Amino acid sequence: MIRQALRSPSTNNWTEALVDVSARGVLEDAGDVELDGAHDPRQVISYAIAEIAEAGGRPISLGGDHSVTFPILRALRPHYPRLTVLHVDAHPDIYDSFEGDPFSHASPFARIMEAGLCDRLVQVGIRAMSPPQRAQVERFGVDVIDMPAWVAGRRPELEGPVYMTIDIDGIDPAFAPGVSHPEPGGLTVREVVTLIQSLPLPVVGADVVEYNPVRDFNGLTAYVCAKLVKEIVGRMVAGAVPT
Ligand SMILES: [Mn+2]
Repeated sequence: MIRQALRSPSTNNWTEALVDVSARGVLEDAGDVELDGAHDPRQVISYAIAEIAEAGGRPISLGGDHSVTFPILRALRPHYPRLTVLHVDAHPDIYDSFEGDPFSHASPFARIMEAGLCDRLVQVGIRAMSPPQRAQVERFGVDVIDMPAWVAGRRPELEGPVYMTIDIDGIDPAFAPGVSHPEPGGLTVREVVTLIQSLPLPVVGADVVEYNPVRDFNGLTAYVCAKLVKEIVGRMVAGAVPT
């Protein structure tokens, strides 16, 4: 659905900064990571990402739930001894374990911080904190810009290299209803686009996760995901191509 939206004739191939994402070598589709029947799906994801990184590519992964971010960063980290992660989400996803699963969609950032897969984690859009997650945030020194802080005007101050992980439920369900855990009171699409356009360089990878087509209306959320992917690509190549 997101791929279809990216190629949809209802829009064009240009980012807002006039980067042509259809130009040769800008955005290539590496295909699906086949997880059916995999003995260790996380290892399969890590291998797929490592292959792209070793070839000099900068992967943009489409979810899938948020559990994919841990194996992705495990594969990218050796390539980036300095790495900041910017995380957009309604939820901090930092439970030590969720429903008995330490690798669940609600725990990736606990595993990422334990394994030292980034130097700094900044979370934006958070509006479903809980006391156990608050304790984890303090334990790991995560910088959380929750929605009240965002509305008060706080913005992330980041240094590259940066990896951006976007749970689409970080955006308000009014704009992105196709998610499994809708949480009202969130970011606008425009705010997230602005965040992408102001990312420090280099942007070394990204993921857009938790899109749920069953909950979507008329592909609206798929178009939001595609727009974000397009702008991420535009930011990744900023300065690298003439505009
Ligand atoms: Mn979420």
